[in-house]
This record gives sequence, C-alpha cells and structure tokens, in this order.
Amino acid sequence: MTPSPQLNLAIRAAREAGTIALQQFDRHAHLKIEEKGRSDLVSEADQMVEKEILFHLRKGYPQWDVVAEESRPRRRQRSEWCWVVDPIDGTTNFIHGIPHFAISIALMREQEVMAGVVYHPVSGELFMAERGAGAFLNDHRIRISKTERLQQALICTGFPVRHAPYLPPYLTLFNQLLPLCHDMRRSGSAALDLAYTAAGRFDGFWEVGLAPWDMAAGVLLLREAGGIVSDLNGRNSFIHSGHIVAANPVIHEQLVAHTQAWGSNQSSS
Ligand code: 2AM
Ligand code: CA
Repeated sequence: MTPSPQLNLAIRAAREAGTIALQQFDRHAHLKIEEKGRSDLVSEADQMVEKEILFHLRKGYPQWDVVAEESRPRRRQRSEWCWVVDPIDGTTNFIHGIPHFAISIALMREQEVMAGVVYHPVSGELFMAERGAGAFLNDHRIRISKTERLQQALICTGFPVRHAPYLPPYLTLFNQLLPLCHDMRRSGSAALDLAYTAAGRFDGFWEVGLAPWDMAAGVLLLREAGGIVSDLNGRNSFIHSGHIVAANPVIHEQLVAHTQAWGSNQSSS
C-alpha cells in the first residue's frame, strides 16, 4: 500500500508521540495523575502525548476538526474532515507500568472512517488502514482469523468499570459467553484489542461503554481486514452507543446471537 499524505501524517504523528510516550512510561511511577471520573484516570503523559499529536495534525491540516480524549471542545463542527485521537489508549495499564497501551489516530470524513493508525510504541508494531486499501501491520497485510466455531475462539473484552449500570447486564452476558468460547482476555486497551482482532490474534472482541476515540481507528483496521463490526444488537450504531461486537462474519453472527438481548431489559442500548 502507498499511504495517502493524510495517513503518512498520522503515522508520523504517532511515531513522534510514541517516543514521548516511551520516555514517560520509563518514569510512570512519578507521573502526576488526576481522576476525571470513576476509575477514569489522566496522567501528565496523556496530555503531553496528545499535545505532540495535535501539533503535527494541526500543522498539516489547520482547517480540519480534531476530537481528542484530553482536549475540549470535543467537536467544532467546522470541517467535514475530523481527526479522532486517543493519545494513550490503556491509560490504566500505562500508569501501572504494564506495557500494553497504544496511540490511536483516525481520520473521519463525516461519519466514515477514512484512515486509521494504532501504534504500540513498546513493540514498534504499527497497525494502519485506509478505506478500500486493506489493513497492515508494519509492512504486512493483516486479515481477520478464519476460526468458525465459538468453542475454538479466543475472545477479547473489557469490563465497564466506569459505567455502574452496565455491570449487571454485562456480567450476565459474560457468564453466558465464557463457557461457549475457548477463553476470554481482558487487555485494557480497546484500540489494541481491535487491532489484534484485525490481525487474527483474537477471534473476536466485544465491549460496552466505549468512546469514539477508543474505537475509530480500530474499527477501520477490523473492516479492512475482512471483519464485521456492529453494536450488540447487530446494528450500526456502535459509534454512538459505545457498545461493540467485532469478529469475522461467522463468529460475529454467533456472538450477536447472544449479545442481541442487550438493551431488552434495561435502558442501556
Ligand atoms: P483509556 O485507557 O484511553 O481510558 C478498557 O476497557 C478500554 O476502555 C480502554 O480502551 C479505555 O480507554 C476504555 N475506557 C474505559 N472507560 C471508558 C469510558 N468511561 N469512556 C470511554 N472509554 C473508556
Ligand atoms: Ca481510550
């Protein structure tokens, strides 16, 4: 794939910001940390990394909107083009010294994700995709797993610790699904979960209560790798609801057969 100028800019921004993230990760025990909400932490590292990313993106395309996790206002509604940025996806891992976090940068045109980068600076793995051009890990094309039986599927998820009302219905679903799968993983970075699912490392992913910057780049990776993404009811409203199921078409159908009950007996859809 020959990346477009926009994707090249996102890659450059992610790599430069990744260097700062690694420097800050080395001193994670000394970072200043604030609590934005319940179990919702932000460190000075998140803010420094975001500043670096926005510097590059705004220099390249000063007229385009930016929605970034640590910046306000969240949407300026001026341009049809919008960067969607998560400076450190997996902040809790980062703060605890667990090397599983990523920089996520997506470019949206209206409601469509056109380009996306998920960068894991600790390993140097850079996942990227452009609409219609496939998904790549560094120089290699990636594809979704071919597993067709839920019983053989390694499924990844995340716990809705910041959304107390979602916990009981989430745990009901977890209880149902765990014995039907090979096993479940909970990594703490939705962006990497989607990237790993796109690369066939996980056979599927589901989570509730995510924000657009957790998902946008990963969703494009997933689709361009041949996967299907929907909300828990199998519909297309996941960017708004934050509830997401992603897998190859066969496993996706089997997962949604269980998750589609979501929202039928509580107001969480
Ligand atoms: P973060 O590390 O950038 O905060 C873990 O389950 C995943 O969910 C991470 O990608 C984490 O992103 C995200 N996440 C956790 N709580 C969230 C919330 N309240 N809103 C949006 N995303 C959240
Ligand atoms: Ca995030």
